[in-house]
Amino acid sequence: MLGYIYWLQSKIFLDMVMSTPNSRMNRNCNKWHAFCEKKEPQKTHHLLQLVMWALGISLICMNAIVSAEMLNLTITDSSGNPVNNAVVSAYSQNAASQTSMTSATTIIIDQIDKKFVNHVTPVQVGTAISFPNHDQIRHHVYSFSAAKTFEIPLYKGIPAEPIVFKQAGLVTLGCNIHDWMSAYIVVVDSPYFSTSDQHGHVSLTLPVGDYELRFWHRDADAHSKNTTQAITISAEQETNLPVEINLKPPSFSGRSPASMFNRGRYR
Ligand SMILES: [Cu+2]
Repeated sequence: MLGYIYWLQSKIFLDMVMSTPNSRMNRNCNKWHAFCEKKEPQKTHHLLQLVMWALGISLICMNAIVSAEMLNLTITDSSGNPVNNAVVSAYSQNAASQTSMTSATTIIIDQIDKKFVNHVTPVQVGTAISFPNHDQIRHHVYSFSAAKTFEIPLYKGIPAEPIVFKQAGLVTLGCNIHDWMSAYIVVVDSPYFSTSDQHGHVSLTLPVGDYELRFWHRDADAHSKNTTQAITISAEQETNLPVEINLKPPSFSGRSPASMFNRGRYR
């Protein structure tokens, strides 16, 4: 399919080059007799050239779409153990292929059984997030982070308005009532991002080009936090890449310490 598109593009390009008044088009004048009879060959040539340019541009756009390739990452810690909940984002280094840098989507971070679901949520700049409380008790969600400071005072059910995250950076969530509740929103300025699964696997579909990969994990140490790595995505080639992140000892899990505190005091 890709080969055919390349061939078609080359052919159209050659047609454009050759389509001077004295070349192919004029030699085909018999075929375009109706136009020739009107004695407007120049206009006809210009029109056809325009159509061919439009076709060429369309095919180049199609080419860009079909040239997206898969990047498969396997993230491990320094002991070789898979790293879950690592956020990977890819930033195009080719100015021409920069895409829209905002998102108009709304996503949900639930509160269930006195914990945030999910614990780590990557979103693109401009994303709105709703924080429904599905517990039978009230929560008071807040963030003091520079990337987004907000609070939703004591509430049950679904807040009236979602919160829009307009600035890239890390947003740490908490609950003013239940100190152990924590979660992270990683706001990225790129449409290409995802989170690693329990096997440390994460895949991104990226248009062909050069990228800077950025990694974030809650427990990453100072040397690997916000680690970056350059990578080139080539046409018709799946890329597999191992990534190692150094982790500190696990910190707060964001889960309710039910066995210690579930005695009715933290309501
Ligand atoms: Cu709470």
